[in-house]
Amino acid sequence: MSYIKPPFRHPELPINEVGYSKKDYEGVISTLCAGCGHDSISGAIVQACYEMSVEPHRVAKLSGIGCSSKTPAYFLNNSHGFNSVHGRMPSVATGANLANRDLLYLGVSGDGDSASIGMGQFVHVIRRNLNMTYIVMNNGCYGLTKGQDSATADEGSLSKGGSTNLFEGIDLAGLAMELGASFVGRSFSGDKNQLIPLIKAAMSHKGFAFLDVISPCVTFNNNVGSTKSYDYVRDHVETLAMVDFVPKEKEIVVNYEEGDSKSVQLHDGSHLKLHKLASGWDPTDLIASTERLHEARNRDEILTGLIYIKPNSTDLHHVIKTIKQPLNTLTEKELMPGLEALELINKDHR
Ligand SMILES: Cc1ncc(C[n+]2csc(CCOP(=O)(O)OP(=O)(O)O)c2C)c(N)n1
Ligand code: SF4
Ligand SMILES: [Mg+2]
Repeated sequence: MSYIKPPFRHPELPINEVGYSKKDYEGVISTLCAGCGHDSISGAIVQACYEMSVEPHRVAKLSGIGCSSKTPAYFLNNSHGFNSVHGRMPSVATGANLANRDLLYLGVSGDGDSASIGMGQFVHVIRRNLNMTYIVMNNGCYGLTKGQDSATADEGSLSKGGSTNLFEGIDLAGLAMELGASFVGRSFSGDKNQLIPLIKAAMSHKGFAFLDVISPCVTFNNNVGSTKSYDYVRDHVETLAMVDFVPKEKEIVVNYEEGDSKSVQLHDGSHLKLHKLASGWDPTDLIASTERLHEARNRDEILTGLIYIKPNSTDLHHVIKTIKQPLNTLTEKELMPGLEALELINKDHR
């Protein structure tokens, strides 16, 4: 059931460069549990899209099944949306993106949706470098089906019922880097200052941008002994760098010490400014980033921030050389070029 928000809008609500207020980026009223981290991530998506002046009709939001996958109902009401089958969001995103590269694709998934039933789809959408932002709302459990341990639950983590998880958790950020993702970040649902610029940067990145966002499930996995609870995450976060997103229109002012910070240019000309980098780490160096991730894991710390970025990355369209035009705008003449053209194509395959 959806609860529609009243359409009333204060006439003096601030509007962004494309004439929309923040309200235009919201969705229906959330039916998730009060305090669920997923709602904070939805709020960060709304804020990021409003601040970036994204035109809502240019966004396609996609999801699988789970509490996390319900969230596209709670943001970007005026955008395109497709709530797919459990674990199958990547193939729907791939089809949609190949048919129309002009939209911004925003996929939302859960740790169960991506790391268990959808793992096969998850790994292939990464290796194909589909141009999309892929957010996993990671609570270490299957929230929707009453809190069973998921594949990202850490070994030794205690469930609400008191049982210990016996298996090593899958680190989705590490996996994404291993598979060639060109943008990998991690954040915490309760840290909007870090999460909002990361979402903006991910949406401005060309290629597959992955964000693993730790998002506590207050109902089934917020107990003492859980490594995905609010208290545990707050006590174990290690921030790689403070992140600022600078849209392409604004001048870049260098106001920080050399060596302490870095500015990374994104595909659309925007910049990501990283302040006070952790020592020995460069987000454009895959090996250094992988090392940092492993070091933090050994110390039971949760590394957050932009972990890895490959500047100047391309995407699937570039690799398989598709046409630029959205398929639904092709004319009958272009779709049926006639026998002569067919002969030429066939000749190529003989
Ligand atoms: C094919 C299929 N198998 C199993 C289910 C049952 N099911 C629904 S949601 C879910 C797991 C959700 O966990 P996650 O993706 O982590 O989302 P969360 O609810 O934690 O946000 C499962 C197993 C289903 N809906 N469809
Ligand atoms: S069950 Fe957990 S994940 Fe689902 S809405 Fe409630 S707090 Fe959020
Ligand atoms: Mg989950």
